[in-house]
Amino acid sequence: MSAVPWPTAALPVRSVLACTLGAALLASSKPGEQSRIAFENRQEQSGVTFVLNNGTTDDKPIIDSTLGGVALLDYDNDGYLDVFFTNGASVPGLNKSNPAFSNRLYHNNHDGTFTDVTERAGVAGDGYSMGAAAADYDNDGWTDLYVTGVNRNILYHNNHDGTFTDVTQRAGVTGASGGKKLWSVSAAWIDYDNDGLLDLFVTNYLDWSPENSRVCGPPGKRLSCPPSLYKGEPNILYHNNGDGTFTDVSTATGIAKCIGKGMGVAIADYDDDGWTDIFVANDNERNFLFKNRHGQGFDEVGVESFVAYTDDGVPVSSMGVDFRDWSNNGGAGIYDFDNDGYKDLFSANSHVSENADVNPQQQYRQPNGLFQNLRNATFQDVSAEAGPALRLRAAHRGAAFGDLNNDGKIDVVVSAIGSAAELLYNTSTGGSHWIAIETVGVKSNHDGIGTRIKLTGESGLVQYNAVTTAGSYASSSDKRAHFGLGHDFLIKEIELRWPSGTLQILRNIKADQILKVTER
Ligand SMILES: [Ca+2]
Ligand SMILES: [Ca+2]
Ligand SMILES: [Ca+2]
Ligand SMILES: [Ca+2]
Repeated sequence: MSAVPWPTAALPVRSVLACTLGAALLASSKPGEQSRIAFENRQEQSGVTFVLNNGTTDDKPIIDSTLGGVALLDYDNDGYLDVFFTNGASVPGLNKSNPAFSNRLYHNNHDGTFTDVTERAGVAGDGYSMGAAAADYDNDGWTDLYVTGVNRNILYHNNHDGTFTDVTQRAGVTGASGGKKLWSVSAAWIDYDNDGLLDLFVTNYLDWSPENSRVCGPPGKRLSCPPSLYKGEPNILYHNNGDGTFTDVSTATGIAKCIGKGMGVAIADYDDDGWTDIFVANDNERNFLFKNRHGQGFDEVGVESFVAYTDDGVPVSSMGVDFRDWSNNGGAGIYDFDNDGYKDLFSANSHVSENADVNPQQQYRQPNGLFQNLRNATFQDVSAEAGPALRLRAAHRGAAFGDLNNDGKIDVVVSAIGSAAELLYNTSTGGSHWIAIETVGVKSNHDGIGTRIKLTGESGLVQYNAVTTAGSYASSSDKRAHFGLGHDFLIKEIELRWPSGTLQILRNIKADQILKVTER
């Protein structure tokens, strides 16, 4: 049941890829005047040498397949996205016993190269990391960073000088519940009560520890055990108190009573009532949709609400989750890669099990997938025509989306176990127009997260988007809301509904720019 139930968010591939493939209906012919989506992997010349290291052992513990979140954030406010990678640790110690396990922050030098600033920034991390979520939680104008993990979550406060301070303990966001650290995978910054302060939602996966770790498959060729061998765990919601501390409100808001195996999380106001809702993708179990009760709490309405819509408002409720594809593991993003005004889909692919190839029908290393929106509610697999970068086989994991070189085309950064991360620059043709909207909240949270944007181009094409950094798998993407505009060089109207309730309308805006909009 269910699929792509979300206007702007990208969902974890275990559930969504299957759905998307089902929905793609693989159109047989190309439409006329379709632009070509293409990506170029510029990792080699970039200086980004990060290799995701899962520290796995012969027993292939389940943690070894689920890591690898990536964050795209502009930590130094120079207008260019920088790149943060989470990384694994030694097993069974679950500590970053050598630099090969370090999380890594790379500064974007604006010329296609990056500088590793991990040590200076103080973000090498601790424990077996999983994911990352970036946002400015204290409204000081500087992007902060939350890192999730199996045995350690970390909140980094941005010190405005290229360094961060670990404030996890003082802030009270350790990821522990009832004295036990839960295995966190993804996190999302969301102002669920619209008080202008970003709160923090953390997905927790399952009850694994080095002591209760199970083994599956034949000796020497162990496979990743199915999640059904472990008990699920509740998610956590932290309320931001505005003084640098947070309060765990998981029980008070009804979040804690839903036990699943949380992996990805996406936020959106799916029923358009002005209160942001939360979608959690559970592994091999039904997903959760937490409907926001006007900031007072949440009702889990997943079952009754799975009337799925694509980005463009096209109902796709007939699509079913097909667990054939549960073994695919990686991030996914729904973005308009060719700027034609219709959102496409990118999926980071791999099998979960390193030894999957014992079955000749399975492959551990897989190429990523790219599906072009044919503007008629179908998608076409265009991976084969998108350049050599889309044919590269690897154990792909996290994927984050954003415009690395500010050329108006959404780029993708993908981590991969045992091989160099990929910096996929978007080289799509077609010459279409675009706009990226950077919201600056005043009454609302400074990032403007949760702002709903309706854009009407001069041709009359209406599009919707919302400001968020959450989505994909364990990853954090460009907070700027991106719109492809096709042939429209002029935007008739941009309507912003801020989380504070402010309605703001801009008219006659030129395309092809990054537009900063301050709440007023
Ligand atoms: Ca930067
Ligand atoms: Ca901040
Ligand atoms: Ca709040
Ligand atoms: Ca770009």
